[in-house]
Amino acid sequence: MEKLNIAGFEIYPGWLNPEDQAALVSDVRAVVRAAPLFHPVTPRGQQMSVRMTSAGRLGWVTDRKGYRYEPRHPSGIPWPSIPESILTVWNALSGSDRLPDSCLVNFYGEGARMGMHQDKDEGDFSRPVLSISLGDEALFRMGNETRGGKTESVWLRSGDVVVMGGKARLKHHGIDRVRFGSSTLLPKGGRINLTLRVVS
Ligand code: MD3
Ligand code: FE
Repeated sequence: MEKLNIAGFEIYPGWLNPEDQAALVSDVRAVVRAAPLFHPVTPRGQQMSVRMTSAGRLGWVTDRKGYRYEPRHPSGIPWPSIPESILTVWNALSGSDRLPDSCLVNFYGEGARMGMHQDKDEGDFSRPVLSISLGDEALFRMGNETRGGKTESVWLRSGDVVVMGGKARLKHHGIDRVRFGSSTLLPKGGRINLTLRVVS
């Protein structure tokens, strides 16, 4: 299987075949039924264009009180457990001896994007983060540990998996745009990104 290393980001294009992708979507739908997607609001009061939910012991939330991991969905229920099909990808590619505490589910509808940011709310940056792309293609931008400077971009397609460890773990990154309707995996279009993390 092909493996690209771009700026320390390990990219596995097409790691998941179409059957595996469809099975993951079905498992993500069950997660979303139990813990509905919500529009997060940043501490500055801006609604994010991406909708989110989580699975696992801890889920990532943001609201006027700040960014943090919480053991419950905003509705008060505990997050559903991480589907086995998703843990299988983690076990194959993360190189980690620990299972993830958190699976963040990001849903990108038409026009959704994610600004450049770092992921720094986890306890141990020596542990990798793993991302799974499903559905429409997205332009992923990779930057540096400090803000600004040169960046590199790559289109992530359905079934691609990215592992961020080592030098890449604290680099800025974001999603500039999604080619809405470019994949047939989700009948109504859109992109799902699953991000697996060891949090604490
Ligand atoms: C690099 N998500 O949820 S996945 C995020 O496609 C996030 O939804 C994007 O950035 C998305 O925080 C990009 C790729 C990714 C995920 C986590 C990282 C890159 C990362 C953590 C550290 C460094
Ligand atoms: Fe991120």
